[in-house]
Amino acid sequence: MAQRVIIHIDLDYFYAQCEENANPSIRGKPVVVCVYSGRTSDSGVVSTSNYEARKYGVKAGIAIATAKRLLESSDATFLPMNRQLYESVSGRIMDVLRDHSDNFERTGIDEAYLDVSEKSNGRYDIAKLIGNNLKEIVFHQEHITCSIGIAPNKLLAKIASDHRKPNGITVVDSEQIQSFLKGQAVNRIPGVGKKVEEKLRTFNVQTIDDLVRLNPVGLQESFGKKLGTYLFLAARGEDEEPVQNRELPTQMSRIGTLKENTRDFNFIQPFLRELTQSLTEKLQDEEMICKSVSIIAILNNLTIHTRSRTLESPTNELRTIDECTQQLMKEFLDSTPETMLRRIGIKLSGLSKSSGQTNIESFFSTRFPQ
Ligand code: TTP
Ligand code: CA
Repeated sequence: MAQRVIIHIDLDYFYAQCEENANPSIRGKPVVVCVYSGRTSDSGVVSTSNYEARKYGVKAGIAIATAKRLLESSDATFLPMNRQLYESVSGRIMDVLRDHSDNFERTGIDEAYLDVSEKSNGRYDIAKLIGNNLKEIVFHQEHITCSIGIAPNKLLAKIASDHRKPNGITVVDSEQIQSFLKGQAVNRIPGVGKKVEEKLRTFNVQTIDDLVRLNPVGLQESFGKKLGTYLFLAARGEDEEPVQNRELPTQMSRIGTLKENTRDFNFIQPFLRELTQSLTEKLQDEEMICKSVSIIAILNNLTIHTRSRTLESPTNELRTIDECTQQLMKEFLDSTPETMLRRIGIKLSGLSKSSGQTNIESFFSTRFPQ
């Protein structure tokens, strides 16, 4: 079989770069995109920052107050997240990337895998031209830079896209795998976070070549069968996972039958709450957020009615969704005095992925479901 050619694309400092484009006067200075918790004017965490801010040590996950301290002497801009903006830029870029691949898999708001084995005829020199062409198109159309990795599988392509950031392109063909991995830290392997890294350190493993020295049985004993096998293969740059065209769902719903026909809200409420809870858990498991919430009422004459509401901002928070379904149900009952309900349901729509961070975790958990 001809060797596969996989491209991984990761958009650079994505939210902050979108903000720079929306307001070019902030470009060239530190930009910090914040998730304000609302408690005090500074409470919350940094979602991401541009590379100017990173020079001061400001990065995703640190407290906004800390970022302000680090950037005290600079003319930094602090902005709240504008998810709608990032979603629309991302959507347009993903459409371009999808168009230029044999097979396409979006794995986050700012990252995707493209299988270009056929398009490149299995040739890495052609794949590099495709990669550079994609960079040009994305920049020309959206003014967004990205980093690209090209390799025989998804694992290596992802490690490669992270190799030269920002605005880099790294090609690793099958002959270059060993030399590429040599000396790289184990945490370059997707899914190797702090915990695994610390545990590996107890075995004197810090780099990927150190990891190659561990035997598969010992790895499985220490990390469990799945993770142990993954680490063993990853250290050798092996990965067979196909690039999957899995379009994300845009809505999800759940319907149940009431114990008896009723229009008594006190009777309906706990059942509605249960439905809301289980569907919200599913939404959270998929690491998605929803824009709109609907209730569905199926009456004793089997007619179906829905009531919907668009949330102020997309969420997967149980409290917000629960309040919304309760409210919609009350309004429905108030506006239809004669009806008796037989079945009720809820629908969450306008779904999107919750963040780049969680997608890396989901990438990992799809390999190692708990
Ligand atoms: P990343 O790709 O991890 O980061 P980035 O695009 O900002 O920077 P880089 O140039 O290093 O790729 O995440 C993509 C987006 O996801 C990011 O712009 C903001 C969001 N995000 C969060 O909201 N919280 C987080 O903790 C992380 C890591 C990302
Ligand atoms: Ca990114």
